[in-house]
Amino acid sequence: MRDTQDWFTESYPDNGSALSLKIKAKLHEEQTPFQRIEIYDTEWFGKLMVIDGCTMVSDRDNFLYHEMMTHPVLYTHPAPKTVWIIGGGDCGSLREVLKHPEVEKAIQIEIDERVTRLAEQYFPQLCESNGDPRAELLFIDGIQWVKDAPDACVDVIIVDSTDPVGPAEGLFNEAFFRECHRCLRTDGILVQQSESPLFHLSLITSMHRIMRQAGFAQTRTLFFPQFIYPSGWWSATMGGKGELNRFRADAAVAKPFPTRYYNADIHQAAFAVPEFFGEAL
Ligand code: AG3
Repeated sequence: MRDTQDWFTESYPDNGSALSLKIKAKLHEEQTPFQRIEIYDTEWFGKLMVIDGCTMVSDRDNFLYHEMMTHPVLYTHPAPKTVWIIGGGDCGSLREVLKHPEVEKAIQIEIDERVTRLAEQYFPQLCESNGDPRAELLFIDGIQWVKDAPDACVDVIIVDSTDPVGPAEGLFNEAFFRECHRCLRTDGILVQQSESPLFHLSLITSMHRIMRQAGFAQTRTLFFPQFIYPSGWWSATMGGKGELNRFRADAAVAKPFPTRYYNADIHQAAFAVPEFFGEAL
């Protein structure tokens, strides 16, 4: 093909495959103290943020990920008042969390301030709730934040990180889960992006195992599509201090805000366990 240089490609060497998006222009590139960030304008997916060569956010499909990282956990917890978002520097998860009127405080703890500054510039819709008086944006190491926090002080922890390599590696181990468990109040829930069920099955099953070792009483994975991520099929894994099977379906049906993917039926369907996954657990 004539125009191969007009495509952004993320290759998955372990999985013999790749994703390409046709681009109109590269808008920005910088090396921060933590990682390399690139911003593209694509032909059909709108703006695209890439970190260390990995797709993070596109205008067209980020609603799937951000809605599923937030609304299922917030409609599972009986009364989510305080929420931490570890990572999530593009502010898309924060925006969804703040749609819940019962949330009184949402703190985003992002290690790399440049992710948020570039999101403000190139993805202003994701940052539209940053001025909400309930929102607090911190630019510090989430692992240290959780270590320093007091016992039983938060209802929901959302880990919206990059892949488990580089700065995010320490967010996928027992020591981190143990600290999160300690910081959560009774009924507290941790939810963490957990990669592709098709490509990273052993990562997800080990997350279940180590969340339980860290003290979580129940663990569950939910599934959703995300075209720009490896395999196009993604997951988030929850650890509950208590019961995770208590979906507040009436509240979700009567949700006081619009969504584009999430609703009460999607919530229930997202937790259905595929055969191969159940066998691997
Ligand atoms: N966090 C999950 C990104 C993982 C993508 N992996 C990849 N492309 N290899 C996204 C942050 C959105 N707030």
